[in-house]
Amino acid sequence: MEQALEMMLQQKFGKSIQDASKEEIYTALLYVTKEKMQGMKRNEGNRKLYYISAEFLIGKLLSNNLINLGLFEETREVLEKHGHSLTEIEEIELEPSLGNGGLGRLAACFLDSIATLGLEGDGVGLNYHDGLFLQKFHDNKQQEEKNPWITADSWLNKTDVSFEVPFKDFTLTSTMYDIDVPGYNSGCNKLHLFDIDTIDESIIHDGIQFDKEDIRKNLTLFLYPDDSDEKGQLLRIYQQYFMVSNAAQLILKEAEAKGINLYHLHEHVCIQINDTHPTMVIPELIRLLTARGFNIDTAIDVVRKTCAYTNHTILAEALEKWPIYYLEKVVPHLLPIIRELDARVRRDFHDERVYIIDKQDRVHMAHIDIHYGYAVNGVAALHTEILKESELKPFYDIYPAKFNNKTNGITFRRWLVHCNHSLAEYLKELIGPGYMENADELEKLLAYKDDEAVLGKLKEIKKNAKVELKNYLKMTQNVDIDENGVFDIQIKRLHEYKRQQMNALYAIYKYKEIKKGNLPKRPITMIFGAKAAPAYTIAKDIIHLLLCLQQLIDNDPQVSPYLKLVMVENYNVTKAEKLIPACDISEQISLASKEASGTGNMKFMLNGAVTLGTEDGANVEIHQLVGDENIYIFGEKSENVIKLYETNGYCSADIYDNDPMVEELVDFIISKDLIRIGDPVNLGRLYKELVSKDWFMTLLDVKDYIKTKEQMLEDYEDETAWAKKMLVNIAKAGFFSSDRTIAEYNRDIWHL
Ligand code: H2P
Repeated sequence: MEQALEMMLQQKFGKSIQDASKEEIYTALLYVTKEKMQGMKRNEGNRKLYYISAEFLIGKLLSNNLINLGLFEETREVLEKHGHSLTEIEEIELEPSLGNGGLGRLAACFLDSIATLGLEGDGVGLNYHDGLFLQKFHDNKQQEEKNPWITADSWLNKTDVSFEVPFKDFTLTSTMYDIDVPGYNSGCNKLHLFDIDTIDESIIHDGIQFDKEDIRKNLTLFLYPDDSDEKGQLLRIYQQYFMVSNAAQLILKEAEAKGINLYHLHEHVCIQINDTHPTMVIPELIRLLTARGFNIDTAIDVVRKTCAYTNHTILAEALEKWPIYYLEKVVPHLLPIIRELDARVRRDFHDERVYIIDKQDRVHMAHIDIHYGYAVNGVAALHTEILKESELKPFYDIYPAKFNNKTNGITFRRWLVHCNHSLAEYLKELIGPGYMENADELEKLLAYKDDEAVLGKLKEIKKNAKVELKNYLKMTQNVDIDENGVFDIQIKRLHEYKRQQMNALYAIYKYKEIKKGNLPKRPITMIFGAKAAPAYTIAKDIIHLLLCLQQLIDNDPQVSPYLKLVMVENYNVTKAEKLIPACDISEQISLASKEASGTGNMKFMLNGAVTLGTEDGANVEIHQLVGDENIYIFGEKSENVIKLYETNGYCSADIYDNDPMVEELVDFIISKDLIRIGDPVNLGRLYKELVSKDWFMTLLDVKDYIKTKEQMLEDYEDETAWAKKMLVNIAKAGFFSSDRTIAEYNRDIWHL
């Protein structure tokens, strides 16, 4: 590495490591790593997977790639020898914000594991120039700015692959960019990101506003452009079709190049449709096959044996339904096929709940996936059960064999080895390096459950991570936190069902307690990180409440020594990597039945945090693995929540009116203290939402939540007992390796 780096620095900048700047060292390292990846063998198999996804939240790639190439340690040492640190050098890299939350991060973890298991599987997505958006706080509110990440020297490799993508009124010519995805001790795959050459970032103004109709200039500017109006929704259809038409053309091109008889395409190709965004790949492939002479029956048959669908949520808003009229405006050539697919469903099943086109002339994308794919999976045991028993029950009754569960996972390369190097090294010392490839070996750690020295070392590693986070937050946001406090962290996309607002009510509770003189035994540091979708008003109001609380607490000398609330600006993968190792309490407090899985819960556990959560998503499986002793569960169970929805049995006003404690907490949102700091419109709207609607039942669980969190804080004071909980959580995290998840996908769905 030292030699390669020296040579690259000479070649690019005519400098030695001694004289090179950090930027130059980063650039040289980037190219050394890229060269190494180009020299790797490509994974190959009998059947190739194409994982199509609107999001790939890949994070910075330098360390991750070095780890997978087996060059991480060596590079660290070389840099240290010359007075640099890899962490510092990596600061130079810009993080691509090609994802929103768990969905996109899961796709990135999956790419890592697919490559690591030596499976031939490429990702296919779009090359959004400005990502989701960059979050800034101003006047205690979220502001959105563009988030450019593509620089002259980047991980992207421009290819000469290009396709013509036909829309109603014009055709676009694509360009394919590739990012190499090296497996850990294994071969390499690729992430293909499609783009057009005419994108024009100069049309962005006032934050992230732009002309939504100028498709040639705007198509790949942003992930999830605002779709609160018709133009925005049409743009999303343009994006989705552009993504899948390129994917379908690439798949056929590669198959033909391999000499595959397209009538046997399914034997050599498998397409994973990640959520409903890539659904149009089904009619598009049928269209392309019929254009190559297939009759429609055969085309449908081949496509049905090729495509599989993953459902990531039961929230109606995410199960896309496009008005036919929109599709007619953008992709009229797909409509005859979609109508034919619907006609076949109507012919075979006399149940309008499973039709593709509904009475309001909307196309249900998930219904296309379920009828015309060969597998449907949920992402955690509870989620899959809910799909089978309620949300998708009519489909499950028709196709029981298609439904299966694949509990999500995370790559330990990034979420342990990279983000918590000292913990990873210590584990290696204790139980050997085997866990890096076989995560189940983490269980060996249980042998040290009563070993004081080991428990002490785990505490020490946690403390060091807290100090690092403290320094990082000081440097990036100029906030001061106390490493001796309890670090209580909730980081995830902002959504009412994830209930950041319930955690805010806890902050209000604690604030009031401290004012009354009931002081906590040690400072409590509550950390939040979350972006709200630009058009999601209540989510932005919740951010406003959190920022106002942060200011209120900071300015109150009576409270601030004991309580701190920090909202991390522009939460992203890089920040998650700093926050997760430092966490004591992992907040996983969604309304039971609503969080399909969660993956942050797994990352926290792996890094020795203890979960405070509802019986929801993968929390259920974490609970089963670690046992009652090592997790804190509260709140209404999912069966009861589902019943409440079915019977309209929940009324937040009843709770508010009859429970003085709840009333006091909620009223604080519109108290003089907060209105003085914040905007009465935002705070008033949030208050009203909670007392008159509260669709995600915050008030139902808030008291149990506060009680459980108080218990947790008390238990934290028994340091040895707490360290044992940390140890058990780490030891039991092996199940959540994405290597396990991908092995299951391959065994049950992909058969690569
Ligand atoms: C979603 C679900 C999560 C799930 C993730 C990956 C859509 O992520 O809500 O429960 O873990 O997909 O399957 P997110 O909310 O973080 O955007």
